[in-house]
Amino acid sequence: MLKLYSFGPGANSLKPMLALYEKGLDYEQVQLNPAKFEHHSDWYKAINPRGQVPALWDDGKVVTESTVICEYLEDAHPTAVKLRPDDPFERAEMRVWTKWVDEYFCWCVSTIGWHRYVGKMAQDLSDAEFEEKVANIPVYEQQVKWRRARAGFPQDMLDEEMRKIAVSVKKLDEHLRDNEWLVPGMYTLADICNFAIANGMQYGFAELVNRDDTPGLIRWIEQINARPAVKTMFAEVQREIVHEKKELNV
Ligand SMILES: N[C@@H](CCC(=O)N[C@@H](CS)C(=O)NCC(=O)O)C(=O)O
Repeated sequence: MLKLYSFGPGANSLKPMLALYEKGLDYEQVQLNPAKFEHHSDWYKAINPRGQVPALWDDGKVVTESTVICEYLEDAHPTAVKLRPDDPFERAEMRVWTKWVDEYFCWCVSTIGWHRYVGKMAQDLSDAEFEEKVANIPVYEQQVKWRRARAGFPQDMLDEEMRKIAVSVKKLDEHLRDNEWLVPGMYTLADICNFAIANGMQYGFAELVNRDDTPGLIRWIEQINARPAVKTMFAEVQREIVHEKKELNV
């Protein structure tokens, strides 16, 4: 029995969701509400002591770290659909792309996301409420990020993160103009993990990700969105959010 704890189909949570759907694995969805700080609650920290999503529960064992979860699914739950090349060199190429998204691309996009959305959420709290929430955050660096979001990220930091985003989308686009997938010849975890961060940038970062400037990247985003497993996942998981919101009355 598999359970995925997530914030729904976006960012790091999207990586294992896409892998689960592509592989046709059954799992139970447990969606946490970030606006209610559910990921910092004691019950969830007993599952992931870092207080972050996603986390995969597999019959009593918990696997964290989105890309590690995807690789775990390949190893522990093989199906007819393989998302990792067998060839050692191609597998290494795949891991260079997943390492890059985890260590570089994800972080610059994340900071701008925090600046745009988390800052407002943090500013809406009173000082006392905010301190109470921060005290529950288990990772010191995340406490710092929440404080920065509330105070406002320094402009030079935002400028630097935007520069890195521009570098990232250019790198993806240049590769994808000449290649159908990130690892030539096969749809892999490299595509899934990078798509999880890049999808939606055609709206949120339209000045950087658009048909004129990044045609290769746009073609790849559209091609992944058109995959049957991806369409089914977005349709089903969105439905569950609506359903959950109704139940929670929010
Ligand atoms: N390296 C981790 C990062 C996980 C992460 O940053 N998750 C975000 C959501 S995309 C989160 O839980 N943010 C809430 C917080 O840190 O307070 C992974 O890839 O799973």
